[in-house]
Amino acid sequence: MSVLNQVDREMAVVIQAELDRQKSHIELIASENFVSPAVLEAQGSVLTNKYAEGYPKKRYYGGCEFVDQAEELARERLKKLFNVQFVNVQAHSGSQANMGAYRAVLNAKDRVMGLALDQGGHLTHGHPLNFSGIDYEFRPYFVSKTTETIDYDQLQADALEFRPRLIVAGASAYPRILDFPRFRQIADSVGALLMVDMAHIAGLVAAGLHPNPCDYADIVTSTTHKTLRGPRGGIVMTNHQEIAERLDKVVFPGIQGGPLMHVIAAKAVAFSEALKPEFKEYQKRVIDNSKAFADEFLKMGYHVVSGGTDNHLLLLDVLSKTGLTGKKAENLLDRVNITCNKNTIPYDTQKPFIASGIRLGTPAMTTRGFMADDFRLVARWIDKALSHPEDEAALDEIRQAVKRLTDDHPLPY
Ligand code: DSN
Repeated sequence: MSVLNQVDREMAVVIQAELDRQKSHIELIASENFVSPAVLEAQGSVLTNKYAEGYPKKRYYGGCEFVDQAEELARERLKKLFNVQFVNVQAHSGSQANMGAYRAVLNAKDRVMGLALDQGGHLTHGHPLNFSGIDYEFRPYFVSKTTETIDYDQLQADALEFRPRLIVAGASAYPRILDFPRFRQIADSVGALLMVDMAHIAGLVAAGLHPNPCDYADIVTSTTHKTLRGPRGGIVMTNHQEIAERLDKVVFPGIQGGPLMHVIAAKAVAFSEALKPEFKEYQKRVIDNSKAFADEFLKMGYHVVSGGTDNHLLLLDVLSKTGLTGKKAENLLDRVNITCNKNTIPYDTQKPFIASGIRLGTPAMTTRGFMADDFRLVARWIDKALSHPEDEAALDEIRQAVKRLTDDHPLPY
């Protein structure tokens, strides 16, 4: 930071302000985390200077002997982490990983099924304005109105009628275990392939706390920066050699140019961290904390979507309990230094930009050492803020309490 401070004070100030924000706020965005100083160092390394189109030992540039080693480390560690045979670590993002996976197994306009975006799915699972919804013919599947969990029977019936080429399992706001054997059986029953986008749960899978989709799916994608706690980026995995060969060609030269070698090095560091026993302990705490968090809201009479959580996140219906929309709740919590995002709940009556709920995740603050009792306390503060939106004294009290708790759990940078 000191060099940057000298050569570009304006940007140094911005970065310092963001660091201060991260230190002083309770971060509950379920898709965010805090990387280790080692991951940060690798990502900020001289590998950013290198062009390396191609793959290890098959590059279009000279001088790739060390970046080859970096990519090989990333690949081998990733294979070990998820017990999978073929991997591609070059996808710049989760969206690129999904584009690569689709192109490796689909033709333009093929039929695909994915979880409805407003029920926990993802933009790249068929939103009409996203490349996925433009390039392929998607049909959404849904959660049951009563259980608020995926309605596998309806998915089966709809798949028999729609006859998709691919079924996508995976979500960005789904608090329950995904039933991969059931997805596999439904896909097989209609001759479809199965893809799992495990971006949200990859860390839990790596720790053996969620079933491993690589055991069931034809192709698996993920980001590396959520529960997996690595740098911002994407990965794709498969146990089928044929798909792997197509995938590598699709990622480069199909949809990307030079790989981000500094990010690939940071991915390798994160994978090595995820292979350690401490990572399993961390993920156990992520889930315990999430369950305690949900339990506290249930005790206070909130509707927690699906009645609780099995993973790192919960969906809280704030409108029914407090009369505030998700948007208002997000803004109000911002004012007390608690960061989260508004989120639709299943069969929401509000538009996505307003929403009835908020999504709350435990990965980031668990990295900072929060335990179940801390999350129970935060649940009480959230309720207090949402119940007293105009009470400046109450909001100030919460701000002070947030400061004390975040000061007690510093970031290592
Ligand atoms: N934007 C991510 C999330 O917040 O879940 C998904 O890509």
